[in-house]
Amino acid sequence: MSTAGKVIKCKAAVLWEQKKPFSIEEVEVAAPKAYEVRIKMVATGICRSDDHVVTGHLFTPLPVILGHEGAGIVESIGEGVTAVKPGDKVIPLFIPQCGKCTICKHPEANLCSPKVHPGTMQDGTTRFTCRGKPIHHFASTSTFSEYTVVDEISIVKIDAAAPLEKVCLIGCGFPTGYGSAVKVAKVTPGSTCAVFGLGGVGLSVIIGCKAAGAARIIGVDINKGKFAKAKELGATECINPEDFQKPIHEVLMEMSGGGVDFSFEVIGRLDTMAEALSCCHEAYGVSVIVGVPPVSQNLSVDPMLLLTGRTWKGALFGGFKSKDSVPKLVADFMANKFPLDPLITHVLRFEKINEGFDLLRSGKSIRTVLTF
Ligand code: COD
Ligand code: ZN
Repeated sequence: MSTAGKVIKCKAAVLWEQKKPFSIEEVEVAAPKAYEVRIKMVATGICRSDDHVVTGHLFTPLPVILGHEGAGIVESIGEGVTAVKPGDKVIPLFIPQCGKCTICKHPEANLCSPKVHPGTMQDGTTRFTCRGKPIHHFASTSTFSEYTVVDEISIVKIDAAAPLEKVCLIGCGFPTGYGSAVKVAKVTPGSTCAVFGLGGVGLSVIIGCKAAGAARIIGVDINKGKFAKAKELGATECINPEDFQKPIHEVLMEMSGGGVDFSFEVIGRLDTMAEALSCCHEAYGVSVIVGVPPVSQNLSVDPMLLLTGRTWKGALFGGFKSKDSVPKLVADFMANKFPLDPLITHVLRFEKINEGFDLLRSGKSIRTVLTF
């Protein structure tokens, strides 16, 4: 029996309060309104940004259904929707692409800027109810639910043959790192790259550097346990700053004969952002900030580093325009242009979401994928 047009009762992980575990609840998911789409989720990754909401580092209204790295199948569509139809495999987009704003029209920019309504749909209301209370949406996605509703600008159709329990990573973590190498830095064949931070996003940067033909990829991390996987994915050398007496940018400059062509900060610390800029070669080195820094903190650097020809950049979602790029990335994955399996260390049933967050917090996982 079709569920289109009806309220669906299903399970979702609700965060009622900061610093508390998720509670698996029965929620009501209203039918999609005009230009909205209801999705049956199949898989969702757990990203550090979700945990940042739990800890209070990232603000979004509570109670909320988090999750922004998912993949699923369209259950029903609201009036006027043309981008997708019921049965399509889709990925929700935490950065939308409306196609109409100044940023979408810019050939290089990706931070689409329709009016932001934190915690709701574009029309300012929510589609989730639990125990009689409205529950907020998160990042236009809310993938920690068996069913979710998203705006048409925040969803894209992907290949019908794509394995959703893998390509869900193309909703956030993988493109964030991969695009930083291939799109933001534009790594060149034969170049030398330094990647600071070898978590899931740093490893995705390494995959991008390798795909772009870098000759040397130097991984930098204070946890030696991260080196084996980094090398498996393309790092040619790995170093631990704690093994050296001098600043790590000096070590990298010596290793590379004057400085690297491209560096990436994938930790989210101000000191490593400065080190990553300093280890670039004068006259042409490019440094990209990928890690999210602590809120409201400033960084002081010597402007001579820039005056002498280094470039300093940063981007969200690897600089990719979401609707244009996500289906292409899925196609590239299907054509074996890059792997995702090494990034997925754990697969758990959705109900075990709190275990998945424990794995993230203890540093035991790279990516945990929850399946519904
Ligand atoms: N020097 C060297 N390595 C260090 C240091 C240090 N001082 N401190 C920590 N590290 C290492 C850790 O040992 C760890 O291996 C790595 O840095 C960080 O890895 P993770 O696993 O904590 O983080 P990731 O790879 O999941 O990525 C997290 C980012 C740091 C990139 C984080 O800011 C993030 O998730 N960014 C996403 C960016 C984005 O676009 N967000 C928007 C939507 S989610
Ligand atoms: Zn994320």
